[in-house]
Amino acid sequence: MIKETFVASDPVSAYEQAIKKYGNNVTLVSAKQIQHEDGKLRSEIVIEVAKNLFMEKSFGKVSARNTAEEVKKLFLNKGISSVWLEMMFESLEENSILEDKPLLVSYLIEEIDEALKIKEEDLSSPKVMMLVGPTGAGKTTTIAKLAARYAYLMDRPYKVALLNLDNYKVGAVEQLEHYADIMQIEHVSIGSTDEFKKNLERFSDYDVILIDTAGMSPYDTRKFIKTIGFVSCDAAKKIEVALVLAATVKYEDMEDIYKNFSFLNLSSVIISKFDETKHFGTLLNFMLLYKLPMSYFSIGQEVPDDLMVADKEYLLEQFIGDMDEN
Ligand SMILES: Nc1nc2c(ncn2[C@@H]2O[C@H](COP(=O)(O)OP(=O)(O)OP(=O)(O)O)[C@@H](O)[C@H]2O)c(=O)[nH]1
Ligand SMILES: [Mg+2]
Repeated sequence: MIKETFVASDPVSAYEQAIKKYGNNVTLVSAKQIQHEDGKLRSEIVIEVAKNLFMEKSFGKVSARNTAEEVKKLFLNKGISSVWLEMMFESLEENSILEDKPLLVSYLIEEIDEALKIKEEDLSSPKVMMLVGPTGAGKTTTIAKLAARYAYLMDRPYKVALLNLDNYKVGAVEQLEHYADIMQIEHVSIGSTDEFKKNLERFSDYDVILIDTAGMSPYDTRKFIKTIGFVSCDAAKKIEVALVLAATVKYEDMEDIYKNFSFLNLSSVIISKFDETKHFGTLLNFMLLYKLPMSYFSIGQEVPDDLMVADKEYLLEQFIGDMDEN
């Protein structure tokens, strides 16, 4: 048992304080009047209470607050935004999970897991897929990997055609042609929306048409307008637009990229350059706040090997690995 002293202006109020803290689990040990430094009389009571109850009532809240702060800091340092964290912690108020650090960490990771979205790979019906993104993000390399995957590496060979809308960059045609030739995949370079429509029709019985586009900075209005023209040329089949976003981009840039490219009605995000960073907090945070479905991860330069279908577990493992190092 633990003894604790309560002081108030009269003995009843002092006792009420004790009851308020512990309920009816207290035993009165003594009560007396004392003279305070200011000369006034006060009532002091001493009660006895079970040790575990004393620990819980006196330190439980403090330790919960400390654990919560520690965990919050950990996630903040890893790039998860305070907006999201505050939202999570608000919903946990008074919850005993706040006193258990490992449990709290796994709870938050589970919440992240639930909030992340995946766009499942689906080739059950013919598809037209256009890759867009900033300069050098990895669009052309990813197109080559996807082409190889669909044509050769799946349950059955799918019929693939490549269209190239990039006639800005010197060597862009050759770069995609080079891959197409090796894989013996049909490849056409396109200059106008008319040509684009004609070729979508020409390959309409193909399983997959992959479309490469010119790299655009989010501020490159001219290229944007041109690409929007292609996307909205009312082709017979819906064009799925995938944004290629490098995992290495910093948060503010991710937001700018997303805001500008979202004009193209994005259906998924392909995360590239997964192998070039160990810090995935920024990317996770971006995904948490914008809730974009992820379709593929590009994990290196090798065509066709360094590509995987988007996998939440894999992404979270990288994130946790990075947290564990601290
Ligand atoms: N480490 C690493 N490098 C990559 C990855 N994907 C692409 N790259 C490299 O990034 C560079 C640019 O790749 P591209 O595929 O040409 O990029 P792009 O988006 O087509 O570029 P632009 O057409 O100029 O806008 C090349 O050197 C690629 O080998 C990746 O997942 N990891
Ligand atoms: Mg390219």
